[in-house]
Amino acid sequence: MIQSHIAQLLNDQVNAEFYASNVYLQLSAWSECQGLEGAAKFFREHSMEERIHMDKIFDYMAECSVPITIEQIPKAPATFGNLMEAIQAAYDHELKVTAMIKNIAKQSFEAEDYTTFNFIEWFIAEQHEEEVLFDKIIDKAKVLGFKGEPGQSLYIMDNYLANVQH
Ligand code: OFO
Repeated sequence: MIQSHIAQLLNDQVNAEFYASNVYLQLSAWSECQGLEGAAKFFREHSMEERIHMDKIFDYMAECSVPITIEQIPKAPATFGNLMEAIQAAYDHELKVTAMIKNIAKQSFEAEDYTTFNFIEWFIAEQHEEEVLFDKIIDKAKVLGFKGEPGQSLYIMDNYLANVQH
C-alpha cells in the first residue's frame, strides 16, 4: 500500500515527465526551424525517452493500484537565442528533474516504502546518465570555443548532436 504523500509525488512525476517530453519536443521543433537537423534529431529522440520515463512511472502506479491524474501540462519554452541557450535550458531542466527524483527517493525511504525506493533507484541512475550526457555536450562546445554563434562550430556541434550516444 503506497502512502498518499508518496502517491502524490509519483503522480507529480508522471506529469513532470510528460512536460519533459514536451520540452524536448519543442526544442526539436525550434531546432528544425533553425536548420539544425542534428539537434532536432537529438532532442526528438530525447523527447521519446521522456515519454518512456512517464510510462514507467505510470505502469508502477497502475501495478500498485494508485490512482493517476494526468494534469494540464504547461507550455514548454519555445524560443531560444541560439543552440547553446537551448542546450543550457535542457540541462537546467534535467537538474530540476534530478531534484524531484531525489526527493521521491528521500521521502519513500523515510516512509519505509522500500518498494518505491527500489523502483525510483533506476531513475536516479538515469538522471546521473543524463547529467553526464549534457556535461559532455557542454564540454564539447568548450573545446570548439562554441558559444552559439553561426558558422563552422555550429555546423560541427549540430553534427555532433546528431550522433551523440544517449
Ligand atoms: Fe530527462 O529524464 Fe526523465 O525527466
